[in-house]
Amino acid sequence: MYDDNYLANVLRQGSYGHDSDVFAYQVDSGVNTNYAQLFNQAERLAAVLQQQGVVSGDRVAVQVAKSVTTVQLYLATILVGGVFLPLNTDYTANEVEYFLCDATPKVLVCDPNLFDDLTSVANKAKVTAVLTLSEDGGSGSLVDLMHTVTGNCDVVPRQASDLAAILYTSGTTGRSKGAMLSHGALASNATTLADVWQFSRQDCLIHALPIFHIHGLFVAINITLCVGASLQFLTKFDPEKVATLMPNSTVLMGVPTFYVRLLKTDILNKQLTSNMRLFVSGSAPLLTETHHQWQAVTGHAILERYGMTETNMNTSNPYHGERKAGTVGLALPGVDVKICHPISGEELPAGDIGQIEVKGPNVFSGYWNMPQKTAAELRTTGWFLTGDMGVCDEQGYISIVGRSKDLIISGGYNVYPKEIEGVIDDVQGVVESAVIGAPHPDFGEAVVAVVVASKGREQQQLQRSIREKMGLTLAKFKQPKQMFFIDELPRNTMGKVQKAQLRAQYQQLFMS
Ligand code: MLC
Ligand code: AMP
Repeated sequence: MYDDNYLANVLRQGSYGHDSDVFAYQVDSGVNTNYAQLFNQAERLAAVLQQQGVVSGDRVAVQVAKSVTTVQLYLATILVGGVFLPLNTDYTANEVEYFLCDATPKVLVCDPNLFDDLTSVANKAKVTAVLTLSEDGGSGSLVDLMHTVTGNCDVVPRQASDLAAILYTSGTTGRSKGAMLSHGALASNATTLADVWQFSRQDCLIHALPIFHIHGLFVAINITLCVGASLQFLTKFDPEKVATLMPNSTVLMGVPTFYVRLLKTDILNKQLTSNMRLFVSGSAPLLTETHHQWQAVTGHAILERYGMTETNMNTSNPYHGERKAGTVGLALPGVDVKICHPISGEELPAGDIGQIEVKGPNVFSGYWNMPQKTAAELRTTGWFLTGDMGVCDEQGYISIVGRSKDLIISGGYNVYPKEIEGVIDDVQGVVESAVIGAPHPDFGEAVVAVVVASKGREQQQLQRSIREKMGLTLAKFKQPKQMFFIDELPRNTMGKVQKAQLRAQYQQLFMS
């Protein structure tokens, strides 16, 4: 056991004494990893990190494909008292540069194909070592070093308040913010969720989410680890494959797009899902219609829950009891949730719409290097202002009715318009732009750009220049699915761009 290391101890508890149990079955390669192998290799990777000079509090940045080795690297970082910093594999070198310069990690682990590009970026951020890990997790300099280390790592003692991870979340101003998550925040949420969702060693979770966000990494993997359950590990979401795994699995966690796409397969039915005991949805709104269709086809009511990078999970529909479609359920045990007037901050009664505020052991410790942002959003009383607008019914069920932040959620990924507008506006020949989210049948919302070109500028050529610039600077999921040119942006009397009017105008764009 890792008694002194708070989070590692919690994550080890469920499998302790059951080391031959399977942790992950890798669906693509057919390889099984049991708990002994998981932790033995994590300890050896921890020894590599120590050899590279990682000491407690050092950040370990990771932009690699999803593999069991990536999970072991996460555990290794925790064991040495480091701070795990996962990065979306879709981020361009340009985007990675910002994260490295802001978080100044000691080590960066990246894909071997990106080594040259990212080494020059890492040098700017004074990263001490750039190591590589291949797509299948089986080779690269990290693995080579692991084969040469002799002796064990020294597990570094950590308390509940010590940092375990930093995850970047997009910011309203266009600059991403690093949410600092403590050992205590991650451990408390994992044990609470395992308890309320009734996880046990007998569970087998279909894991098709990316592992650079809290949903796939902390919600799915931490819960699995803390009870010693197992995973059907897919490198990416494929509806047909996920459906065929259901007879040998018990739980699926996904974003709403998973459920929309699964419903489109013609193999889903009550018999195929009869071994499954729980379908969880989150990260974006699940349409009531999808909830009802799922129930009609499979007989299961999807359990919708609500969380954020800064807070892990806050609310959940009940495991036993009514799962109300269109709501994100009740506050989790130990988590306080209230609906407040967005300006006065006064708590509002049931039925009134206001900003959702959250307090509890799950809440983050602040934004990395951003004391002012932290003070603006995380009160000294411990209440965190989520920027989500919600309403609570008489029974305590919360519904999210909008966002006070100008945020687009596309297939579970967050996109802040300001960042995209900044990139477009920088292109020569652009006067200004407005980026909005339009309803999309697959992604929930899709990014749309409305651009004003300078007089006489040829639009097709300008569109090409904008796309080229975006290709170099923005991850694919952030790039607008459609771009329109108009003569001027609609403005109110104060001169503010009327995004609501644009959203209304493009409401049906993808829906016909
Ligand atoms: C991929 N693309 C996207 C996209 N994902 N575009 C917009 N939004 C997305 N989410 C791009 C691709 O690059 C491709 O571009 C085109 O869209 C079609 O891609 P696809 O093949 O359909 O996408 P796919 O690879 O199948 O991915 C879709 C997805 C994936 C929904 C399975 O995006 C996904 O796994 N999302 C989960 C995100 C997640 O884990 N969120 C949790 C955040 S934590 P082109 O140009 O090449 O065609 C959080 C807190 C909480 O929110 O509460 O959980
Ligand atoms: P992220 O910053 O990526 O962690 O995304 C967090 C945001 O996702 C929240 O602030 C919500 O706006 C949104 N979100 C998460 N779960 C749900 C849900 N079940 N329904 C609606 N929105 C959700």
